[in-house]
Amino acid sequence: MPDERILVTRSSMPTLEEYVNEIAPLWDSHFLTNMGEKHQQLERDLLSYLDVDNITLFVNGHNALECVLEAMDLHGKVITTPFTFASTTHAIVRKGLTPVFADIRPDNYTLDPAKIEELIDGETTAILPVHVYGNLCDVEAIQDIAARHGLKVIYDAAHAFGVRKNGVSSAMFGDASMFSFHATKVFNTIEGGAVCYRDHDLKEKLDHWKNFGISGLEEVEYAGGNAKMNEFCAAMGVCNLRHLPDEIAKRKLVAERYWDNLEDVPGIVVHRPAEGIESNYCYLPVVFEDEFGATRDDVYAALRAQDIFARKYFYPLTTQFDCYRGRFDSYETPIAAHVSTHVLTLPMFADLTMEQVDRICAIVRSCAR
Ligand code: T4K
Repeated sequence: MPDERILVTRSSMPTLEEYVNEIAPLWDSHFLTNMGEKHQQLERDLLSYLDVDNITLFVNGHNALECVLEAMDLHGKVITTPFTFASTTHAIVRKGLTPVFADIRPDNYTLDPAKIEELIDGETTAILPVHVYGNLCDVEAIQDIAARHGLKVIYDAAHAFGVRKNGVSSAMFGDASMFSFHATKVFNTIEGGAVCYRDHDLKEKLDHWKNFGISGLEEVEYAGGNAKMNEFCAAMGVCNLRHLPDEIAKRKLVAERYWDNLEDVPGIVVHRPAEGIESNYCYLPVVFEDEFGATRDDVYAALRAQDIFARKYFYPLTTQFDCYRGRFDSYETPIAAHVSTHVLTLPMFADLTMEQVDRICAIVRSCAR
């Protein structure tokens, strides 16, 4: 029985034949992991696609983020956003750093530069902003603050693979950017991730770090972990990258159909990409304000009743997680709190049909009172 449900996303995949062709050489080499040929090829392909000089692949985005925080030798406090996936805050905390939460901008849900400076003190060593839903942070303002205070900037760019600002790749901003290649992302390697960075000296450190700190046959330089991308995942990436421009073009049509359907509805807030931004259309966030007459949760339930599974990315805020109660729950971030309780991310993937989008939008509109 075919699955008739419409889920929030659906992994992009090459044809089975293309993938089998890509992995066939592994049956000759018997090299399945530890930075083999497919891993090397994907790194080369990504350097070129992202227009960067340095990249290190990882088993997933979260490990990439933890690893770069450790490799940069940060300590003390890191200014960040609570409007994000668990990974961002967890990475900071798991590396022994203290997250300090600033509010987000109401127009694109990224860290508000105007709220950062008042939180900086002598213990602050970095800023960790998140490019949310493919919207880029105000990278110039954040860089300016970081430069004035001698702070590192590490972007959680899990949602920003392939996004460009005035032609400049999202991977070029800050000291480092982490990308997620999870199955649910615009570009996937099944599970996977990467860090792009400015400082070429980090290359060796990160490469060794993800392989137990092993630096030679008989040398171990760091107490590293194991965070290597295997050959099957790298091969999936090599295939998916070939089709990425088509995927993004199809997503753009889907996004435009949603916006055309919804942007004039009173109380519904959607954002087309800002001037100069080439988006990857990775999520389709819709904010339901009081004027709409029904809550975000009403719309979620109405869609669910029709087997359409939207998601509440990102609810709750990470500061509201049980594991942070009494530790990081005292920050006042009213805009993040508002967006988190009013936003729904509607189904978005390249093969969503226009008929499906129209159906979803009709259900959404029917909730208005
Ligand atoms: N920073 C940010 C801002 C992030 O959003 C993320 C990940 C990270 C860091 C960490 O990167 P990674 O370490 O994951 O590389 C999903 C993803 O697991 C997660 O990667 C992603 N963010 C987050 C926003 O979404 P869930 O718990 O919502 O996933 P799940 O299993 O409910 O899947 C959602 C839908 O996707 C399903 O309804 C169907 C579809 N799907 C799912 C899977 C697993 C597929 O089509 N194929 C699949 O293989 O977290």
